[in-house]
Amino acid sequence: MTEQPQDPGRIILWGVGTPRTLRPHWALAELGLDYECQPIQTRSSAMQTPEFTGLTARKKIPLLQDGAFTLTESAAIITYLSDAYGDERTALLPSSVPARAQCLEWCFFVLSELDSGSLYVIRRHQYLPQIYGEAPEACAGAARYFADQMPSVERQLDKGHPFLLGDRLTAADIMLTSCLTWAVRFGVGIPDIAAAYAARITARPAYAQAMARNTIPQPSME
Ligand SMILES: N[C@@H](CCC(=O)N[C@@H](CS)C(=O)NCC(=O)O)C(=O)O
Repeated sequence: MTEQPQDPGRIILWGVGTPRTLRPHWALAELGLDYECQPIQTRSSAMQTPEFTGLTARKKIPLLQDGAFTLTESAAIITYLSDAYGDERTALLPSSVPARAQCLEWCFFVLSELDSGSLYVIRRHQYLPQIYGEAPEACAGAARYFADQMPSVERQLDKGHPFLLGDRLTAADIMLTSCLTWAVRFGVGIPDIAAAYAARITARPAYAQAMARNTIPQPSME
């Protein structure tokens, strides 16, 4: 990062309603930042407006605007927010080079193996068959693949730290917890030690704040 954000009052987060959108809402809450939310939902007409597509040709949420700076990809957004606004007390990534690399290793592992390689396969082929086609075998294989990844999570949690990487919350906790709770919602089992960890991490006030902001707005009854 070469440029520093110019106007911290102008953080806008696009997207609500999914485990991916939860992650930056959660990071913003942990960092104690004020922001505006554009509560657009995946596969809604709001994703197709010129206002949104002008910001990203990927047409994906979450998307962060910080003044003139625009960023997609949940893990990149969390990293950016921590680098730009975290201090010694609130930063979500460690400052030492090896510890930061380890944190990013977990973020990339979660994003590629647990999210895209497992849970999103189930999301697509079990819950969105009208778009992506039904594929029960692929979904069963994805659930098995998720289970196959769990020993590495168990081994890390078995070290007995309160958080995944030690004694404070990092981006890796946000990424991992979002996938553990997502797996449980899909009926994909998680190890007991991971369930206890997720229960501990989701008890944080910032998680509750993020869940509230990540909620899909209900139409007014008036
Ligand atoms: N790897 C991306 C995934 C983003 C993503 O696929 N978001 C979904 C919602 S959870 C989306 O915008 N889907 C719209 C579409 O595929 O049309 C991240 O973690 O931010």
